[in-house]
Amino acid sequence: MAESNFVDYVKIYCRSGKGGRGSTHMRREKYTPKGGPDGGDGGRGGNVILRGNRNYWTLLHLKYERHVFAGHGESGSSSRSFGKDGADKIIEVPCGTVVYNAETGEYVCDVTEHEQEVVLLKGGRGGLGNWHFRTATRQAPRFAQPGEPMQEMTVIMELKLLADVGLVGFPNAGKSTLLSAVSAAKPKIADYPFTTLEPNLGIVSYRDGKSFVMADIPGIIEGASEGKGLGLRFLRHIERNSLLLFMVPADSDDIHKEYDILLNELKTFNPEMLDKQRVLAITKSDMLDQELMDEIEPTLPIGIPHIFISSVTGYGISVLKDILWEELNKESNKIETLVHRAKDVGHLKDELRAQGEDEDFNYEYEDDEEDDDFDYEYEEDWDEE
Ligand SMILES: Nc1nc2c(ncn2[C@@H]2O[C@H](COP(=O)(O)OP(=O)(O)OP(=O)(O)O)[C@@H](O)[C@H]2O)c(=O)[nH]1
Ligand SMILES: [Mg+2]
Repeated sequence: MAESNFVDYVKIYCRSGKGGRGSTHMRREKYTPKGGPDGGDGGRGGNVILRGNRNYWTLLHLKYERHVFAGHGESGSSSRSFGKDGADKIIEVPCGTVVYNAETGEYVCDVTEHEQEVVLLKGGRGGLGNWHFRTATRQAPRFAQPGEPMQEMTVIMELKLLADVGLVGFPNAGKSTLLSAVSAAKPKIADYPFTTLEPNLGIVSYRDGKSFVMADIPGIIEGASEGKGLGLRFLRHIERNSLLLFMVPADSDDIHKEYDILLNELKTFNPEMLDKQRVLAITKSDMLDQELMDEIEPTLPIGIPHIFISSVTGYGISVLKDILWEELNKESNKIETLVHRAKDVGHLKDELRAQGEDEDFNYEYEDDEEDDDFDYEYEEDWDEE
């Protein structure tokens, strides 16, 4: 597939900062040769923080920043001076970003709200300086705490778009045409399959200034769960939708069968997809007359609301919006908290390769020797009482 700007999967290495070491300094001045311990505390290592930002729509900006480091805390020093805290590293991510541990496949966290901050890796605490360790019987402690170590993790970030209604259909079903008819989005439309290669979002305005978000994703075909077509790569973008609008064209040989195939592919991807409310739209109904509609009607799957529409003539579109709005606002369809399943480590390598990510990248860092500020020169002439 051609290089695309729609990046919804990246692997990056993150590391927090280590805590600065506490100082073991002894105060020693001209007229106070035995001024006592005055070593200050080390500074806190920087955190790696994720922050939701609604101005980002993809993870593209992270594609070029594969290594993320927060700053180390500085060591404490004499006169009970604190070391400086290491700088936090903030990674801006689009709302809907889910983070997994790239080694174990475990789900780590997700960011769904604008300006929501999640600490991905905590920086090490700074060590206490020797000043803290003085006691009546040990007035000259020659030790201090080292800072806590840093944390590191290679993560996979995945974007799951946040939309209310997801469009599900075979290629050419008319998904993009519907999105362009009901929103200001301008997806590419053509009479060949796989016109849409990456998801599009549109805001559908409803009555009285109310609106909802619709996601058009690339077409799904039978066997998508085994990687056919564009595979299931984009299905996660409708995982979070509370409502799925199935779209089958009026000229399909068997609407019911086509619907079953789609449903089955979703189920293979994630059985929880079947818990979502579904609506069926028979698209391109401008090709039908009333007689044909009456003929098709009894063959449609039962237990799911259906509607005949035409994005070209506008037939059924406003009723469709009513149905979608009504379903979206049913208490039972309120978006439940999505349970993020861990990734299967056995497939992780294949998945990374399929996503064009380097499955073997590992970051080797050199543990830069910290210049300790032990003040040994003072220790010789110091008598402990
Ligand atoms: N007659 C008629 N044709 C339609 C209608 N909606 C879409 N089409 C045509 O169907 C073809 C496919 O439409 P798209 O909207 O690109 O289909 P899609 O589902 O987005 O297809 P992919 O992106 O390939 O998955 C185009 O030639 C559209 O002009 C409709 O309501 N009536
Ligand atoms: Mg399309």
